[in-house]
Amino acid sequence: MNIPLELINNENLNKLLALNNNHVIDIVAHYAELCKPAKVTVITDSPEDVAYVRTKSLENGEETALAMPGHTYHFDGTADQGRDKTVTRVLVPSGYKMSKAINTLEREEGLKEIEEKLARIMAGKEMFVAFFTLGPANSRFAIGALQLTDSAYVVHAESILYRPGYEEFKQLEGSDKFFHFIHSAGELAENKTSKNPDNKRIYIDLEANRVFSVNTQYAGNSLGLKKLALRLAIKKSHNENWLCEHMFVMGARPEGKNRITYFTGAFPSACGKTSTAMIPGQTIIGDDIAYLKIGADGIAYAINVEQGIFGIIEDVNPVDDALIYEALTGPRELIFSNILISDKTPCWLGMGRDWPETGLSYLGPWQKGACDSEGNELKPAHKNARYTIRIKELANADTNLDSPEGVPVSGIIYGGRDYEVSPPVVESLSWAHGVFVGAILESVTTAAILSKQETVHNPMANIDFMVVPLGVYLTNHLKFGERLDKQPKIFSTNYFLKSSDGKFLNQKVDKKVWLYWMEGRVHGEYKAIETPIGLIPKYEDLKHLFKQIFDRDYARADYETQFSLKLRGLLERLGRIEKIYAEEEGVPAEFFEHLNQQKQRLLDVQKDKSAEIISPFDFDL
Ligand code: SPV
Ligand code: MN
Repeated sequence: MNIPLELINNENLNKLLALNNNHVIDIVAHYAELCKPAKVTVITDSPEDVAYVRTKSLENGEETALAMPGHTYHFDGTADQGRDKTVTRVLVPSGYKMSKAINTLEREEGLKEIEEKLARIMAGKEMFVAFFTLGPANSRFAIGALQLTDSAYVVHAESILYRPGYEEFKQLEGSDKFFHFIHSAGELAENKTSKNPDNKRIYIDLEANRVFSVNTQYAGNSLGLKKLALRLAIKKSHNENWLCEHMFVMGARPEGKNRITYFTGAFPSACGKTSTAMIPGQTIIGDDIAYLKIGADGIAYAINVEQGIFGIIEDVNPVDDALIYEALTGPRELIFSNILISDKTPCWLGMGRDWPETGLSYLGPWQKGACDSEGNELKPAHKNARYTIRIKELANADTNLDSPEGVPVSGIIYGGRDYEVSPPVVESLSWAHGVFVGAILESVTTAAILSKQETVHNPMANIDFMVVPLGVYLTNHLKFGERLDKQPKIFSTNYFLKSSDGKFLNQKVDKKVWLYWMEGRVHGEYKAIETPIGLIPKYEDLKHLFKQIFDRDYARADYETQFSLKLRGLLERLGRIEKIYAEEEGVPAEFFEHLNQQKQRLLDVQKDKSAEIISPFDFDL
C-alpha cells in the first residue's frame, strides 16, 4: 500500500522509507487514507523533530505555555478526566477468553464501528507518526511502539514519558513485531478539548497488536504506550512466560546499611503507588508499569516500561512530596493537566498554598466561591489533575533507570486502599501465598477512574488490563515463582486505616517505616510474628524504626490498634473473594488451598479467643 503522495512530502516519506519496514508503511498508508489528515509528519528521534511537536502543541492550542521556562498546561474535556472503562473494550475473536472484569466486543463488529468513527476524523489536521520503545533501548525487554495521532499533545507527552524508538525500529529488520496505536482527539471544542465524548471509544485489538482511541485526550485513554500498550503486553507476556505488571520499581536504601534493595509494587490508581516509589532518601526507577523477566542467574529482573511519570498532582506539596514539588516548581520541560491556571502559574488541590481569587480551569473561568448549577462549590482543579515529567529530572532518579538488564527484584508489594481492616504491612508466608494475597487485593476506587466510589476487587491492581483469564494470569504468577532460584518476598501494605471517628491512623510519611521493615526482612534482619494472614512486624522493631527515621515515639497502643486482626472483616473479605473466584474458570487449585487455609486459620483463632479483634501481642509468643 502507498501513502497518498499529496499528504506527505519527500522529507517525511524518506524518514519512513529509511526504516525498511513495509508493515510501518502499510499502517501509515491505511490510516492516512481512512482518516484523511491534511498532511502526514514523521517524528524521528532527532531533537528538531521532538521540538517540532512541542511547538505544534502550543501553536494549535492543545497546550499553553506558563511563566516558568519549559512548563505548559493541557486541559482534557469535562467528561474526559480519567480512564473510561465503559467505552474501553477488548475486541475478541470468537472463542477467545479473558478475565470477566474486562468489557469485550466481538472483533468484527468493533473493527467496523471504529473504522466508521475514524473515517475523515483528521480532516484539516496534521497526522503525526511517532516511534517509541517500551522499556530501555537495546534490551531483551524492549518492544517497539508506533503511534499515529492527530494530537501534538499526545506525542509531546509521549516524548517525555517514553524512550525514543525511531532508531530501534530500524533494528526490527522489517518485522511486524511491534505494537501500534491509532489515536484521534476528534473534533475539538473552543478550548481545544475533545468535543464528542459520546463518541469516545478505546478498542484494543489483541490479534493485530493495535489499539484504537478516539474522541479522547486524557493520557490514560489516549497515549498508546501507557495503559493501551499494557493490555497488549499482558497478552505477549503470557505467550512468552514473563510478567507484565501495573507496578512501580524503586530502590530502598536505608541509612547506614550501604546497600540497595529493589522493590516493585502494584497499587490501584491513587493508593500511594507513586509516593511509595518516591519515599525520601530512596531512588526511583518507575512509578507505573514494569516488565519482569528471569535472568540467567535465576533471579527476577524488572525494568520500567516508561522514562517519565504521569503523576497525580493533588497533595504534592513541600511537606508530603518535597522532591516532586521541587521538580514541578523549577525550570524544566513538563506538562500540567487539569490544574487551575492563574497569572500563568499552576495551582492544584493540596499544594499547601492559598487559592488565587480567579483563574482558568478545565471547566472554564473560575473564581473563589463560584458554584455549579446545583449550588455545589466548583473545585478549582480536578482531583485527578496530573503532571508529566521525565524521571531523570528528579533528584532521586536511580542510576539504573535505563539499565537494559533491569534491576534484581528482592520484594514485591501489593497495596490497597482499605479504611477498616488490613494492617499497614504484612509479609506473605511464601511465593504462592503472596500470589494469593495479590489475587485478593481489594481497594476503594478513586478519581483516576470515571466511576462511583466503592470497594472493588482488583487483583494485583491489574484487573482493568487483564486480557487473559484471571485464572491464567494467576497461574502465570505461580509458574514464574517456581522458575526462580531466588524468589522475592511478597508483602501487602495499607496506608489508609482510619479510626472510628474517621481520622487516618498513620501519617503519610509512615510508609518509610514499613518499607525499611520489608527491606530488613529481605535481608533476614527482623523477626516477625506469624498470624493467620501472614507475618507482621514486632512492636520493638517498629518502635526502633520510628525513632531512628522520624525521631518519633511509636506508642504501643498505636501499634496495637494498627496491627490488630479484625477477624470479622477479614472473613467477610474472604467470603466476597470466594464468590468472585467461584465464577472464574481455570483458577489454580493452589489459590483455593490458600484461601481455605487462611479462612480456617482465622476461624480457629476466632473460636480459640472468642473475640473479633485480636491484638498482635496475642500472637507474639
Ligand atoms: C492509573 O490510573 O493507573 C494511572 C494513570 O497510572 S492513567 O494514565 O490514567 O492510567
Ligand atoms: Mn497506573
